[in-house]
Amino acid sequence: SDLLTTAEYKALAADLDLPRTAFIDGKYRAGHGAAFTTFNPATGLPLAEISGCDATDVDLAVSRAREAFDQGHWAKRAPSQRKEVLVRLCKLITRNRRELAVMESLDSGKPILDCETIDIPETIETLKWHAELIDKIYDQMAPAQEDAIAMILREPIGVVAAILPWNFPLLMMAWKIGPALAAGNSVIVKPAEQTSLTALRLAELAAEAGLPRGVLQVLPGDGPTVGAPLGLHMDVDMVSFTGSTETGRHFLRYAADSNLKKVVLECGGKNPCVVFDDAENLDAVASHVVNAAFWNMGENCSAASRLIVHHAVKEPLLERILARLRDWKTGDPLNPAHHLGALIDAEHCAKVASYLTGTALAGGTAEGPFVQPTIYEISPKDAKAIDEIFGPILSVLTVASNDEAIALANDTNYGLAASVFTANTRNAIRAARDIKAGTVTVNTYGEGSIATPFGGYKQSGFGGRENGIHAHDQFTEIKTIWIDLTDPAD
Ligand code: TXE
Repeated sequence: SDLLTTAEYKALAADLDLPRTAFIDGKYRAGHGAAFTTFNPATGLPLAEISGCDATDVDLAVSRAREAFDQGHWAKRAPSQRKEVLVRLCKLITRNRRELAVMESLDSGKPILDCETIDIPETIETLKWHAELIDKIYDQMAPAQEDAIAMILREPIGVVAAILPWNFPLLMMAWKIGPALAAGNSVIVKPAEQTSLTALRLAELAAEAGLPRGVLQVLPGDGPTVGAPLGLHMDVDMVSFTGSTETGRHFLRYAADSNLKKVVLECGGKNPCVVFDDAENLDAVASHVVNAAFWNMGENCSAASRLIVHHAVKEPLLERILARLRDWKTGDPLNPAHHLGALIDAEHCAKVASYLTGTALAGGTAEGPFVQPTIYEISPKDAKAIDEIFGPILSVLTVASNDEAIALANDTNYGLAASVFTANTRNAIRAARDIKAGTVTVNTYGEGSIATPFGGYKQSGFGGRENGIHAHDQFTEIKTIWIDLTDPAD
């Protein structure tokens, strides 16, 4: 692999030129809001002072986004030309990938290993996939009588606000701006206040790639000061949000109280990993469970936080999970040997630590922002089995039958992702159909690929799907054009 050493990453980190202001109308400029500090979660030390935005900056950015959209230098360009610019952006990200990986790790506490091997490569893949899609999709014709033509066209929505979480800052930005920009929209990004740096740098790279000014702007600041005015703005046509279910509800209210803007929400999860009595290859199952539960410190909306296991296989599976966990080291995010880095901030650490109660099968301890991967055996009524903890804590629930496992898997307000492990095809398909979740994987764990739609049932999501061609639906309106062909002479 071409990973660097810890010392080399630290040298890069010391040399980084960090962005410190908003990116509006094609350039960095200071916002009118209060300055705020972005911290390194691993050390607790300040990384940069960022000039925050407020409602004045939101108004300015929205008017620039609207102007850019109406002028059509982006929205009305040939799809193949939009593709070219976005592919150029991918090349620039590739060229600057180390800098972005280190910046992401410093600002979010994510392990550099993940930033280098997952976040940055998948950011590039996502942008490229949507760029490559846009000049290959066709509009439709509806059935109509001989004397009419009925066209069904997709058009960009207009001005889109993308509200981002802190757990995958760059990748979630790509999930939103990839399809939104490819379709021709103008996008205003509000990064999470904990992690503004890579979003700002990406906007700068997009401008360098040739994206016209006003088409991609980034407004750092917190939820009430920047997120709310975007959600309530009369000239924002759509909000695409990833974050907590509670904040998601705010955006539905903002839309109701303003212009009925379209709202797509990707919210939390309490995702089950179901292991039937006929699951094969428990070594592989253990490896998937550990990865699903502890990847990104469990700060992952699709993390498997509930292992629902048939009692017949529980003991041998737990034994293998505990053995696997020994390879998962927690510590300095810039050390590429570490699989778990630091949790995002003190408030979140306190929340996660409040669940470290009872006798743990593994872990159970926190040292500052570093929480060991932790496993508890609990009953379904325990808060650990109900709440989205968003930390490296896996709850094990034992069941006596496969039906009981499915019932328990569905016993949650969430429905984002799930997995089933079984050697029996019929059981696998039945379970996959019966589990109420947007993605169900069989004999593996994951979110599918960039080509497969991702989003939640129940309180995990609202209004659409990310990824795949379905993301294109999210960022476009459908227009019918009906053309009458009757001859006036008839
Ligand atoms: O998320 P918020 P927080 C879950 C996870 C976590 C919890 C809290 O369980 O522990 O949410 O995290 C903006 N008006 N997820 O508080 O608040 C905010 O600035 C407008 C799941 O960090 O939902 C940020 O940009 N905007 C998740 C974004 O909303 C507001 C990822 C998300 O922040 C706002 C993150 C307001 N009133 C957390 N309040 C996932 N689905 O992956 C906040 N924001």
